[in-house]
Amino acid sequence: MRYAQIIMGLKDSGKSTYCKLMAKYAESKGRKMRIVNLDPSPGELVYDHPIADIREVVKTNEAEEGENSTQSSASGFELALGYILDNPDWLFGSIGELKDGDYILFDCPGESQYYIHSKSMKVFAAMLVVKSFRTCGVFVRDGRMGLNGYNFIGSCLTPLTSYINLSIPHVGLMMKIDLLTDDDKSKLQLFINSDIKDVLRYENSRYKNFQCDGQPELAKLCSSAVAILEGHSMVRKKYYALDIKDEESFKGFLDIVDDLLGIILEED
Ligand SMILES: Nc1nc2c(ncn2[C@@H]2O[C@H](COP(=O)(O)OP(=O)(O)OP(=O)(O)O)[C@@H](O)[C@H]2O)c(=O)[nH]1
Ligand SMILES: [Mg+2]
Repeated sequence: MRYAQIIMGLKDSGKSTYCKLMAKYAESKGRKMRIVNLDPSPGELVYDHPIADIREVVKTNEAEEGENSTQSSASGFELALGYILDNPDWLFGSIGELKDGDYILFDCPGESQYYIHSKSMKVFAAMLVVKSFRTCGVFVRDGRMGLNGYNFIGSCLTPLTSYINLSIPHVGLMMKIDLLTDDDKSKLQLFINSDIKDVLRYENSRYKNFQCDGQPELAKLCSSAVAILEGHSMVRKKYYALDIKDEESFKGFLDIVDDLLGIILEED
């Protein structure tokens, strides 16, 4: 059996940094994880020596980067996935002979809209299963965006949609935790550990004594989101704040991912 994490999420959220540091942590524990770069955007890679780099075969138009970067990288994403689906030999040829225990981190571009509805991403995930990979999705977010309860609730919806689209287990990963104050770290951890209904209650109570434009509508929307999330508690409960400055934090996250991949083992 082989193992894979598909690292997805918003632009600049910390996906590539996670790949680099998780591979390094794993190595320090005698476990080998290799990285495949699926992001065709030009620029220096965060990590050294990916075993496959999509930029060797897919070029995005650098001139479009910057001013119109969303459009450019979105089409780059489809180009990258399209290339792999049409030429799986390129990917698996670059990876080399697959052996039991192989573990690969697939570092994806920062275009979350594709994870939640892209058919090619779904086919890619299924292709890994055919190659005997047990796969999970790691959905990365900047932890600083989760400090407001409404935002936190919203941020739980994207991995859920991706989970439904890709049909693989998912875990939500908050990065940039080292940039938070201790109070904000505690608050985020409280949100992660709490029942999602309590996060909504907490946020609603903050607005109880003053009027704020749009808040009642937002509260209503989040209440609907909470109802949806409660129906998929398996995804909702798997959120983790990774402090890259704390080795124990890597251990905690890897335990969760191991467990997710183990759940598939038990289901097998
Ligand atoms: N302090 C701190 N900086 C981080 C962390 N994660 C990422 N960064 C920084 O945030 C910036 C973006 O990180 P990347 O890892 O390139 O993010 P990404 O999601 O791969 O970005 P794209 O591939 O462009 O979508 C870089 O400057 C990183 O050094 C973190 O946990 N803590
Ligand atoms: Mg990246």
